[in-house]
Amino acid sequence: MITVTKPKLPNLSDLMPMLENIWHSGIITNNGSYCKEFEQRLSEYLDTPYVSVVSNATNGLLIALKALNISGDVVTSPYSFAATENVLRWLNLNPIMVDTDKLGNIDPDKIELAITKNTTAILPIHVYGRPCDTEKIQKIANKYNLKVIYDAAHAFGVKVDFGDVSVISMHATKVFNTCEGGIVISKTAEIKKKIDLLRNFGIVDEETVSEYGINAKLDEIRAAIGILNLKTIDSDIMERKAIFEKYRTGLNDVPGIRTLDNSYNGSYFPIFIDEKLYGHNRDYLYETFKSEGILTRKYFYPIRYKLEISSRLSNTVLCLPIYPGLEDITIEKIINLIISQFQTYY
Ligand code: T4K
Repeated sequence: MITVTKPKLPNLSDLMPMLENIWHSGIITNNGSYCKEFEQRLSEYLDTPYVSVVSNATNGLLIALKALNISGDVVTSPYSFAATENVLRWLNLNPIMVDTDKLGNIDPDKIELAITKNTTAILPIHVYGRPCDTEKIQKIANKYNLKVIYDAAHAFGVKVDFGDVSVISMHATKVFNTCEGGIVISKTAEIKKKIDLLRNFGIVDEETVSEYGINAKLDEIRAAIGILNLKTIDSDIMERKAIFEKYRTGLNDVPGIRTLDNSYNGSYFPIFIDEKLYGHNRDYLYETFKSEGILTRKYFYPIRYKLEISSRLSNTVLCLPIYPGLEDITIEKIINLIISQFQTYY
């Protein structure tokens, strides 16, 4: 069975001594030494000073919105994983949905029209690791005095402006993983301080709880996995980008198949299928792959809001397998299958 992704795991022989250290120290969570080291290394790798690791990106988004005191309306877009809207709902915030551009990111030209007197923030998503137009978004935020929180779940390693806060996912299915995990990047030391308090119940010391925080901590074992995975991340991303290019070259001339024009961090390889030109729809191709033992994914389908462009993307998208170690023979089989289905129709 070929799946849409496969988690990168470090060599067990490298992990074992770190696990032994954790076992001997007895400190397995609550901001232990691997967690601190991991944050430091991420800060260097991502070239940004205020980094906090958390249990997952969903919790990261929750505490980011809390840390920035977001209330009322939040402008965002519907083409995303359920987590993006869910965090707003959990905090009783009101999502104002704006349609996307033709590859799934919020259309910055539609944001201003959606702003109300209750709007306090914009929550854009770097879909498939493709950066939003951060410059335009920041200009709008400045004009209306709004905070910008990026759902950067897919965007590990992508050079981009981080807004007030950016939240990256380190879930097993992501470019860079710690099994479960998230990274919160804060614009200032003050925001980071609040994020760090909120991820640990708001506890300042043994006798002081200053915020209504939650538990969003990353444990030592996952921090150790992160430290090791960070050592190979550059070559992992290179390998993903190479796979991306093989797909793109192979599918370039297939009528009705549209791809991204840049691999960014190689996190996903979505194709958008124009049924009229290709001859079959997305679900047909999904089932055809499945019958061949290839499990593609419809990221992002379904979506709850019926806006024109994002709905069209959602109904036509299929993400193909992409991960380090995916063999050429499999890539060729996937490409040939897409081509042959076109030929069977015409
Ligand atoms: N914002 C956005 C834009 C997001 O895409 C996400 C998460 C979030 C926020 C929230 O981030 P986290 O809170 O999760 O850190 C997956 C992931 O669970 C989810 O993290 C991700 N987005 C979403 C796009 O994809 P599923 O339901 O598709 O996962 P699942 O378990 O079906 O896995 C897909 C394939 O990956 C499987 O067929 C096999 C392979 N796999 C998966 C896992 C978990 C493995 O080989 N090993 C594994 O351990 O949601």
